[in-house]
Amino acid sequence: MNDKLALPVGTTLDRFIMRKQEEFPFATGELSQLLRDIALAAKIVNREINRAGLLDVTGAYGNQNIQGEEQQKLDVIANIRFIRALRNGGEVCTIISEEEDDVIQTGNHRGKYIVAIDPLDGSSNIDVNVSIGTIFSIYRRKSETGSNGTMEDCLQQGTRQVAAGYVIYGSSTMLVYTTGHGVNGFTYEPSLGEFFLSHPNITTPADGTTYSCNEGNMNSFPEGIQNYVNYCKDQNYSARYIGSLVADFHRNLLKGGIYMYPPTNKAPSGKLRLIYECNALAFIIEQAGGKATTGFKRIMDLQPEELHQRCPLLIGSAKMVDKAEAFLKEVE
Ligand code: AHM
Ligand code: MG
Repeated sequence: MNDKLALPVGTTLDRFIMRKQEEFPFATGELSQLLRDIALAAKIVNREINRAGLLDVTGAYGNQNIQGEEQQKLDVIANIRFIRALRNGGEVCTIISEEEDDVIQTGNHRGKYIVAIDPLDGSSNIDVNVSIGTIFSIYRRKSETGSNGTMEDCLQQGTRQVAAGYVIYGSSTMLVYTTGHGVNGFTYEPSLGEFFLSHPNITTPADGTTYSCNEGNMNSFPEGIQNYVNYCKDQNYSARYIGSLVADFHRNLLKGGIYMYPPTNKAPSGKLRLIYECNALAFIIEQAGGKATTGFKRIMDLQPEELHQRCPLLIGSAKMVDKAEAFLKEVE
């Protein structure tokens, strides 16, 4: 699973991507270029986020996204930046974004790739200076090149991702990604404008003692999840919930833990989106040795039926996810 060639900590992201490409003699370099395009957009968005406290760019923009949530101005900016970078790069025929109702055709008919993106997740945290993130998945198109990508290209199972990653804009900014050969994390050095390899071959602990969920919804969680949360308390596990998926996920990935967004009365299918949020993180956690399920099914096996579909998510250390699933089965 892990990389053939270990590159030293401190390797720049560009060099890392280039060296990885050399391990695949038939690679055309398009995926590498696409990853670089995403990294460039991430740097631009990072700059906007860092300025957000200074300039008047925070706060509600006054319109709502397709899920009826208020769109923050920085969400809009991040959406524009990523779409622009992906369109200009030329490798992507179609983009689907959590912030857009419909698919975005880039006009790059020769582009082999589809990108699904949540440009700025955890947007309610923007105004309060808490970590937020970008989440992305890359798929190879199924249709022939030479025309726009199709809906079938966009509605692919998570198992078909060729790469996925996230950017966390936190106390430092990091980009973490996988191409299916392990997970690597890069920390951004703003004065040099470069991402450097800081977390090579990330593996997540098989077990953990941290659980993350919005316990305010406890009364409307399925009985099995309520029982599991009570089990976590009986074990004196730590509760940690930022309400910013990327930040909660990142902590649990490195330290061990489980993140849960089960069905609730308000969100009967869970809140998170299969295509923009769950699949990418599921690919990463599996590559790091963890698990991601709905409580009953592997996330990456789900067949998306529509772009903005939601699904329940249990994700993190394998033993914790197994345990939560066992509690769900017990009351089935
Ligand atoms: P968003 O995509 O609108 O930002 O919503 C997703 C966020 C996640 O980052 C976070 O884990 C979750 O919503 C928090 O939801 P809640 O406030 O219901 O606990
Ligand atoms: Mg989101």
